[in-house]
Amino acid sequence: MMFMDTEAFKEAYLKKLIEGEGITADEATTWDKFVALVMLLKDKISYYRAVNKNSWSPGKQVYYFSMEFLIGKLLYNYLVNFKIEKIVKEGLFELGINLEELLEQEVDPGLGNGGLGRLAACFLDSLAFLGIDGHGNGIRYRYGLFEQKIVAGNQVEAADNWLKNGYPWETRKAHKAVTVKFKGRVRSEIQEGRLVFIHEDYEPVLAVPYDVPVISYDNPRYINNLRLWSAETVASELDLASFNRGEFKQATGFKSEVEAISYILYPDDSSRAGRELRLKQEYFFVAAGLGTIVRSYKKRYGRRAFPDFPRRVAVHINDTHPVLCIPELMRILIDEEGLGWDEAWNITVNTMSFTNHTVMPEAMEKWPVDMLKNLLPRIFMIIEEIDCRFKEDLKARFMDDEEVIQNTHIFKDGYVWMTNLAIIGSSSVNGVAHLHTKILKGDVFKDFYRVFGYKFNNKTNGVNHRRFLLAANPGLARLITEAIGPNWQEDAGELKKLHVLKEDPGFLECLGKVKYDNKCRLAASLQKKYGLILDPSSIFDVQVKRIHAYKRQLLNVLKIMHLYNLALRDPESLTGSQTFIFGGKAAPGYHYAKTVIKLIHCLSKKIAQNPAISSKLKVIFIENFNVSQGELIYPAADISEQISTAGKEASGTGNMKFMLNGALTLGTLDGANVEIREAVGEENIFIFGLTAEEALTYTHSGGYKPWDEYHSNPDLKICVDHLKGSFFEDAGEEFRMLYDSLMIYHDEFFILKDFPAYLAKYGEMQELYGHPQEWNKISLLNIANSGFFSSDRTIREYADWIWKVHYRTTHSKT
Ligand code: DL6
Repeated sequence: MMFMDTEAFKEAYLKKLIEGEGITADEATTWDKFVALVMLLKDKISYYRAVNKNSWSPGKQVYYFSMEFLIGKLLYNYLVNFKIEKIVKEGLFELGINLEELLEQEVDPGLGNGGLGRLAACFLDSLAFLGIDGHGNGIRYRYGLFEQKIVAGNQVEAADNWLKNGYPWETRKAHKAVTVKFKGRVRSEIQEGRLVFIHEDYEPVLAVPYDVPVISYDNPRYINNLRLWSAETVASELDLASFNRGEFKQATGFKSEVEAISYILYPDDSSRAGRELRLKQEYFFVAAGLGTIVRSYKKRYGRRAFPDFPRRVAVHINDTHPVLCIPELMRILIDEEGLGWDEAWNITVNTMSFTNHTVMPEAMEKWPVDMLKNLLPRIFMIIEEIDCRFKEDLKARFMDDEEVIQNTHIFKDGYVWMTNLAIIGSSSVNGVAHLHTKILKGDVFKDFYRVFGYKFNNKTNGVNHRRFLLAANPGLARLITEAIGPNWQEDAGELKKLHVLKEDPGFLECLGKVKYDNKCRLAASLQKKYGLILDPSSIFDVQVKRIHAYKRQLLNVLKIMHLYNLALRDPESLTGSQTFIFGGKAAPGYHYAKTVIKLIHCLSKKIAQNPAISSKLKVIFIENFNVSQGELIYPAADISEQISTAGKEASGTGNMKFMLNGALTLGTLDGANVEIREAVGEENIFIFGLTAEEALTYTHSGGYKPWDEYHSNPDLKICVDHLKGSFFEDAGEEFRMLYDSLMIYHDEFFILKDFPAYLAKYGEMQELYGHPQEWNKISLLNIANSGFFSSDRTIREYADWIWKVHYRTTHSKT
C-alpha cells in the first residue's frame, strides 16, 4: 500500500505542498493543490521505479511509435491503479479539499485525432498491466487537437493551449536530447576499404524528450514510459549572432521555424495535406526515438550484439506515420554501425511490425519524390535502394505478373508510397478487425498479400476496460464487483460470470438504476457546462465520433427528421421520449462534415421550436468531444450508433466502450461490429443494412441508383427534400451540398439504400425500450460478453504473435 492510512497520506501531501510547492494548504490555489497531488504521486512512481530496477530483469523491449497518443486525464486513473482513491479522497476531505475539484484542474491532452490515438493510449496501459517493458514514442505537440466551439451552429476551431499552465505529469529530460538532421547533401567516400556516406550542410534540430509515466493497475512494479519529443534550436549561437547584428526577425524566425516541427497536431486523420512540415514531424520523432533506442541497446549489450537486436527490441509502427523507422534503422546500422546492407536489412525487417488502420484511399500517405529527397537526402537514397532490391526479388518471383509488380512499387507517379514501404520493411502487417484484415488481404493490399501472405494477420482492437468501466462507471463497477467479485478488473473475461444473472429481475432492475443514475450524471454535467436540459427518463441514442461521410451521421439525421415529420402529422406517433446525442469534431477543411454539424444544430433548433414535439424529441450536440467527455457519455448511453457503411470503418473502438457500459448496438456489419455480434449473439444486437460484399459489388458495378430509393419511399423523399427546400427557414442553400452528395453524386456511402432497414431496426429498439426487464437483460449480456474487447487481450495477441515477448499471466504482486 502506497500510504498506510489517511493520516499518512495527509502528512505526505502537506509536506509536498510546503516543500515542493513552497506553499501552505491555506495559501494554495486549487491548481497548486492539484499539482502537489500529482507531484506526490510522481515521487512515489520514482521510488517504485528505483527500488524495482534491479528486482526484475526486463525482457524484450517494445517501442510503440505513434504520431498520436490520446492519453486522457491521468490523475483519477492513477489513483485507481494504485488503489488509493478512497484514502486520497478522505484525506483531502479532512483537509477541507474536494478531490473532484482537483480532478477538474487536469487538462485532457488532445495529442490525437480519434480512434488511432486513443488505441495507442489503451495499448500503453495494457502493456504496463501485463508487465511488458513497452514504451510509447511520439511528439509533444505544443498545441493539441483544436478545441471545438459551436457558434450559431457552426464549428469554430480554437487553439488548444494545453501547456499554458504547464503539465505536471511530464518530466523534461534535457540531458537526453538528441540532434536530428534535415536537408543538406550526402557525400560518399571510401574509408578503410569501405564505402561511407557523409551527411553535410544539414540543418540540425534538437529533439528534447519529455517523459510521462505509465503505471500498471494494482502493481507498482510495472512502470513504463511515454516519451514525447519537442523540437528546439541546437545552435543558440546562431540566434545570438543575428541578435548581435540587430537582425531580430531573422533570429526569432529561425527559432520559430525549428519549433514549428512540434507545434501542432495535424487535425485531419484521413486526408493529409502534403506539407513538408508534416513530413518533418514524422522523421523528427522517428530519428530521435530510434537513435535513443540504439544508443541504450549498445550501452546494455555492446555493439557486437546487433545480430540479436530483433530478439531484444521490437519497434511497432502505428499506421504509416512512423514508417521512416525502416530507412532510419537501416541508416543507423549501415552508416553509424558499419553493418552491411543484407545484415542491416535482416535486422530491420525482423524488428519492425506495422498496423494499418484504414481502408480509405485518401489516408494512404504518399510524399512527392522531390520533397522527400530534399528534406531527407540520405533516407531517400536508402528508400531508393530498398525499392530497387525489392523489385529485383519480385521480378524473379512474379516475372509475368505486371499487376503485382506495378502495384507494389514504393515509387509511383512521382510519389513515395509509405504503405508500400511499411509492408516491404516489416515482418508483420496487421489489420484491426477481422473484416478489415479480410479487406486488406482481398482488396486493398491484394497484390502484397500474394507476395508476403505470411506477414498478414489480424489483431482486433480492444479498449482499456479499467479506464472505461472501472474508473468511468463506478456505479456499474460496484454492482459487478458485488455480484461476481473483483477479478474482472484484472481479467475482463471474468465478466462472463454475469450470465447467471440474466434472469434475475432484482439484478436487472439495479442495472437499470445504474444506467438511470449515469444519465442523470451526464444531464447534470451538460446543464452545468452548456445549460442543456436532458430528460434522463428518455432513451439516450448516442453517436459520438469524428464527423465523416462514411460514419454516416447524415443517416441518423434523416432518421430524426423522419420521426419529426411523423410527429407533425400525428403527435401520438411519438410513443416514448427520445434524446438524440451527437458529438465529434470535423476536420477544419472538411466542408461536408462541418455542414453536417450545422444541420444537426438546425434540426435541434427546429424541433425545440415546437413545444408539443420537443417534450418528447430532443437533439443535442455536445461541443468538443474528447476522452473526458466520452467517459461521461458511454456509461449514460442506451443506444450505441455504429452505422458506418459496411467495409469502411476499420474497427471502431467507441462501439466497444459502449458495449462495456451496457449500451445496445444499432449498427451495420462493419469493423468490429461483426465480432461484437459474434460475441453477444445476433438476438442481442441490432444489425441492419448492406454487407461489405454487397456494398463492394455495387461500387464495382458503378454504384446504385439513389433516385430509385428516393422515388419509391415517400417518407424518405420528404426528408431528403428538406436538405434543399425551405424546411430550415434561415438555411438557404446551406445544405444543398448534402442533398447533392446523395442525389447528384450517387450517394457513395449508401445512405438512402440503408435508410429503410435502419429505421426498422431503430423502431424495434424503441419498442423494446418499453420493456425494461428485457432491455436490461440484453444490456447485461452485452456487458457479460465484452471481455474479449479489452485491450489486455489485444496486447497479449500482439505479444504472442508479433512482438514475441513474454508477459505476466498471473497478477500476483510479488
Ligand atoms: O484502429 C483504431 C482506429 C479504428 O478503430 C477506426 O476504425 C479507424 O478509423 C481509425 N483509423 C484512423 C486512420 N488514421 N490514419 N491514417 O484513425 O483507427
